[in-house]
Amino acid sequence: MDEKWLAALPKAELHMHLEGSLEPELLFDLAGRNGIKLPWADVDALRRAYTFGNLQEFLDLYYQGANVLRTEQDFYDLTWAYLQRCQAQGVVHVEPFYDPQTHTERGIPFEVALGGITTALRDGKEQLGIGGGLILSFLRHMSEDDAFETLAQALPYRDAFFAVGLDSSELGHPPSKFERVFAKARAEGLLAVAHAGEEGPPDYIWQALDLLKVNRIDHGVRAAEDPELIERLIDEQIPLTVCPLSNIKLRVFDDMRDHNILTLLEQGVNVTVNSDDPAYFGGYVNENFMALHESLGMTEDQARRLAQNSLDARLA
Ligand code: ES4
Ligand code: ZN
Repeated sequence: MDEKWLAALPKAELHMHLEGSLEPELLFDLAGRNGIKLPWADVDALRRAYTFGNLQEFLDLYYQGANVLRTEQDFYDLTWAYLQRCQAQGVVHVEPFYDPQTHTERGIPFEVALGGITTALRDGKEQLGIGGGLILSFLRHMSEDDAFETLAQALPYRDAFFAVGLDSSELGHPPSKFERVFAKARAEGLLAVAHAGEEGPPDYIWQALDLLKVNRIDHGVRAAEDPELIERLIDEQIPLTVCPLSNIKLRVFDDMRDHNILTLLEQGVNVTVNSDDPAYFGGYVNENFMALHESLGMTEDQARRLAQNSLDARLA
């Protein structure tokens, strides 16, 4: 597959965590700028730490990395660097997540992270022509009360978000835990998405649909274990934001050759390709497309359909 052809193919990215686009180089720069001592000797040592046995091992490093983000400028630089990658890869529309609690929990005011991110997204629209909107994602390992508190902090900035999401440690934290918070968010006119069926069982996908009333499922690859669920996803054309390199790095599948995204595509499920945490998982959207080509023989026609699905699944 020709990289120039792929970069010219217009696409939307619907599943990425801004904190997960913090490249080791920027992480070290920000640590220097903010006078933070890091436990890694250099960028290469940090990169070598990026091997994970499961989601939790990754999350531990991801939250540690996010600790270098302190000022509004830091959040601006993080978001701007991501948008420049998007421009280089033919990503014309982005709907990124960010986790306010990752920052408020360590004393960074809500407005600091949000201000830097929204200013960069505005500049991205004006200077790079990249459209989209921001998703406020709740950390599911934290309590329902914490999520309510985060939503209350966000509501004065209602227009900065178009949706709420749900991420972090999936097992043991089912969507049902956040049914009431999502109801409140939807009553405020926000749309909803949720990570479900990454490490969690198909039942978590049913819950995300029926209890949280999500417009899209993030990951969702374990839906393949439940034929009735697959039928529903096809009938209702509920988009799945699939993240192939993430799934391999976090051992959801042992090998890219075992990944089910093309099977789902051919069954008629509305699957899309996304990078999740590109700085940690080995690439941005186009590296994910390339991996599908190299390991699964994805054709140009399939790549075109996956890109079209991402444009069709836009919510912002
Ligand atoms: C995440 Cl890969 C993944 N899964 C769940 N929560 C997350 N937050 C950042 N990356
Ligand atoms: Zn994710």
